[in-house]
Amino acid sequence: MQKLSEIEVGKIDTGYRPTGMISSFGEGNAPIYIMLSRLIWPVTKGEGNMDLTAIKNPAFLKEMSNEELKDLAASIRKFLIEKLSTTGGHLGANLGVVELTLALHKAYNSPQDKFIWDVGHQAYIHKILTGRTADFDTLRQYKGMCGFPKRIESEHDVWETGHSSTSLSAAMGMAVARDMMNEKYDVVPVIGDGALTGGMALEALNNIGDEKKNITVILNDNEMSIANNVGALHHVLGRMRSAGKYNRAKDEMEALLKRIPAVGGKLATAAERMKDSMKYFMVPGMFFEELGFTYFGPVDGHDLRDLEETINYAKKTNGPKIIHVVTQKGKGYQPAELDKTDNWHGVGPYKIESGEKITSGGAAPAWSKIISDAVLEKARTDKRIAVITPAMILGSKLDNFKREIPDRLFDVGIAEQHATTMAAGMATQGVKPFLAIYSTFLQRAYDQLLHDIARQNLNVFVGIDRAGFVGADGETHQGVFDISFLRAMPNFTIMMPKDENEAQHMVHTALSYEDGPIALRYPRGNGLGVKMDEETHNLPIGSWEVLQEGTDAVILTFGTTIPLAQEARASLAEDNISVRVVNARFIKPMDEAMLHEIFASGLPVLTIEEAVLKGGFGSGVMEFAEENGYNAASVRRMGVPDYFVEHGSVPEQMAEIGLTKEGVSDKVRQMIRFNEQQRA
Ligand SMILES: Cc1ncc(C[n+]2csc(CCOP(=O)(O)OP(=O)(O)O)c2C)c(N)n1
Repeated sequence: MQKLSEIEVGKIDTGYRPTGMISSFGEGNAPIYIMLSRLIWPVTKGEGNMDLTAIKNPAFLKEMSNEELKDLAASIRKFLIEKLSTTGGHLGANLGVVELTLALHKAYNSPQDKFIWDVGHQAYIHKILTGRTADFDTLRQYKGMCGFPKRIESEHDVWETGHSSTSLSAAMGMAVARDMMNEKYDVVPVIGDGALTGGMALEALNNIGDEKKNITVILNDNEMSIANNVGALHHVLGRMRSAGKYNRAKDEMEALLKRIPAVGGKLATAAERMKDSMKYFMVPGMFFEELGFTYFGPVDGHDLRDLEETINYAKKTNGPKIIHVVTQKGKGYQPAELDKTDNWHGVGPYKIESGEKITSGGAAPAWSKIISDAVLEKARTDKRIAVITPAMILGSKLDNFKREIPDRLFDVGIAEQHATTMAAGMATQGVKPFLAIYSTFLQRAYDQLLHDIARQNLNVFVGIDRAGFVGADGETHQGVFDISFLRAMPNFTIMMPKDENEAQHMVHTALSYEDGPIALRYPRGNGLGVKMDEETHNLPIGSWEVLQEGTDAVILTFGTTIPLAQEARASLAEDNISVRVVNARFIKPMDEAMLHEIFASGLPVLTIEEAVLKGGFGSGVMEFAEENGYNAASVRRMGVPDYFVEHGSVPEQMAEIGLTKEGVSDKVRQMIRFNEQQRA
């Protein structure tokens, strides 16, 4: 790994030169030196070189001067930029909260006081300050440090996250528990402006403000969700930001307004109204004030002194309060500061000097792009097609759609429940919604899928992105539950393609299907690079495809695990074991004609799925056997057992649960032996 200290700053070519600034500095190396040192990282001798591995807990912060804290902030930025350039991780959000995290840990006493990091992707500095610097070598790697807060990692991680907008509800729960048990500590949720758009956060604000619980909400407003934030609330925050700082002046303001002389009758009412509107105009946080919170801010989230002063002032106020902190995502690393897309939200390895990504991805397009392009292609001619995304335009590769047909693309913010019911509403009026949601976030919308879409049997096309293992994001993000929860819902059709060509036919099928909801699962990562048919067509609903014939056993599988089954088949063939491999592309409904034929043959049946076994596809096959009087004991299932699989690479996660060529081959051998014993 290249060390920042080894780089001669005067010679750095960042590849990013804001021309306006350079010209204002004139020519030569020295001016560029100044610009880089200010924008990228402090390079002045003695700055940014603290040994972070020496930190065991945050107590030392109490004694630090402002200058020392600045040096520490610089050291942390330098460390993160260096370290993440090899491990990858959530760079942008963390660079934005360096000073904020220092100020919080200085002002409060963790773990007695409880920090709750919403989403949790921005907790790296918290991890450094709580003694985990050395573990960054294994960040998000198999058996290494988790990329999110993790209770078993540290007593300072009091709440685990990954999904957004849970922090305020958790804070309310802790505050209630604290008060019930007559304990004294502060509860401090840190929530981003993106996460604040999530329904849960708004439900919690509503409740906390009413219950008047002593909770200090830190609103980390960087104007970005993964990319630019959206929504009316975003505009409300924008007005607060531009209104200027407002801390303790509110009481003075009210006193001032009260001094406006009283007048009688209608004039008095008009004067009252005027006072109110003046108050709204002059008090930036009135939105939160009206909800029962005391508002502080907006505070410059990179000004340690301002942060410290405001937090200490807020600590003196009882009841619910909100400190509005304005930060910059990617602060201190110019490529990240300048890029307003999702590029620096979650990163893989990159070159520090240029910000250029070191990609290892395949040449084929990403699955999300394959699907969104296929939907766009259909939407060009079918004006009834519209797309809904809960804050994932870039992740779901819907940017092309947005560019080409912006009036039929709806980004609703981090609001999966709303997105799902909105799709249902559109479908009632003849629109064909494509609802693109990551499998893991679709969990949020269980009831909306069931109550609003499935029950009303509405023609909604659900694109289930990141289906299967997701790798480094780990257990909070695995897309392994959707089959089990969707399969239980009447009316739902569920499909998963074996390759991108089949995927485009599935998109065609879904958008021409008019018999109820239909879901298409597709994994994280890239397609296989197969040849695409010129024309797309309907696939018969519930039809499977025999990929390879065999006479000793049958493997039923779909999507990502088809190549695995085929590899196992090839290795078994070396021992003269002949296996039939079936592409069970419709998970629901299943190909019943083929299942009758398979069970009637008496061959052992192995199901493989990159999804939980409980209630999964294999369970469906066993249910079929049981319901039709076949021997369910001839079925064996491979998939995700009954525990949460942690972070690592996808191959490591697959290996952990036995989904390897050897694992599958062994299972088939065992099954054949068992079947022969049964017959004997
Ligand atoms: C329920 C849910 N939906 C979507 C996501 C994906 N996601 C992760 S971070 C993020 C943006 C969060 O924005 P914000 O809270 O402002 O934090 P920032 O990254 O800007 O610091 C989103 C949409 C998620 N984690 N959880």
